[in-house]
Amino acid sequence: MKVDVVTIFPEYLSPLDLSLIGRARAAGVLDVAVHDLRQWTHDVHRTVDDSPYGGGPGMVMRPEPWGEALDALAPPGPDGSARLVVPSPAGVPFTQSLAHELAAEPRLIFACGRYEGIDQRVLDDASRRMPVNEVSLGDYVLFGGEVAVLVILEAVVRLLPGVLGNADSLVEESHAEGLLEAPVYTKPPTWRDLPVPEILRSGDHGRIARWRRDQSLLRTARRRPDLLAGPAAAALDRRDRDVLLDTGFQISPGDMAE
Ligand code: JD8
Repeated sequence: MKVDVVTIFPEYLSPLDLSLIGRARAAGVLDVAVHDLRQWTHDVHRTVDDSPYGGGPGMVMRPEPWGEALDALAPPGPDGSARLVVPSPAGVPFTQSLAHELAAEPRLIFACGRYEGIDQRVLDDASRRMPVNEVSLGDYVLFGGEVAVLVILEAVVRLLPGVLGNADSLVEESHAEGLLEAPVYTKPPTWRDLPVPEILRSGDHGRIARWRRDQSLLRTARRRPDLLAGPAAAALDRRDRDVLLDTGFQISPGDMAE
């Protein structure tokens, strides 16, 4: 996968040199280039922002440097394999399924906005020649798109073949199945008078799997009941529903599988 990141704070992306993403780059699984937007400015002050049309607080990122940057990184024409990803509080929620979608792409370009955001015409112009995803990490406000790109890239890169040691762990993990993780434990068997649940030391893998599923169901019902509505509910078997009903969690009839 080829990744380009455009930002006015390139040093914000230095964590991409570390750990598993750094190793994936060294192994050639991933090719990441970080670009300073100001290289596509031409005035002595290397200006990237200007006052908003219609008034209002703050400044807006100028279209011209972005236009030149995207022309350079994704020249109009046959190649067209790139997908533009723009973090924004006004974007669609970033999810594990979108992470899988992006992980299937040969080429991603990330545009990191700052100030009040990027002039909308930059995205409108780019969408004339490449798919554009405006995505949000969640309902809270950041200073800019850089940290969102770090989050999105981590979620995407760990799905690439050859990045995670045992790809099996991808199967069982949270959100892969739409349920939250069960609690995890390691040695010592008792810590500060807190014991590890006996069942986990029983060696009875059938009962352990059931215990973990029940914990996932109960946690999900308590913390993310939204995840148990709609299609996820249809994936629940009779035993699952009994576990939830015992806790008083109501599964709406409409969500019940036939
Ligand atoms: C990109 C500029 C700051 C946002 C005025 C504060 C994502 N989940 C998320 N929250 N915030 C962002 C995000 C914030 C950004 C930019 C993403 C570019 N800002 C702006 C509008 C209000 N300031 C985000 N993904």
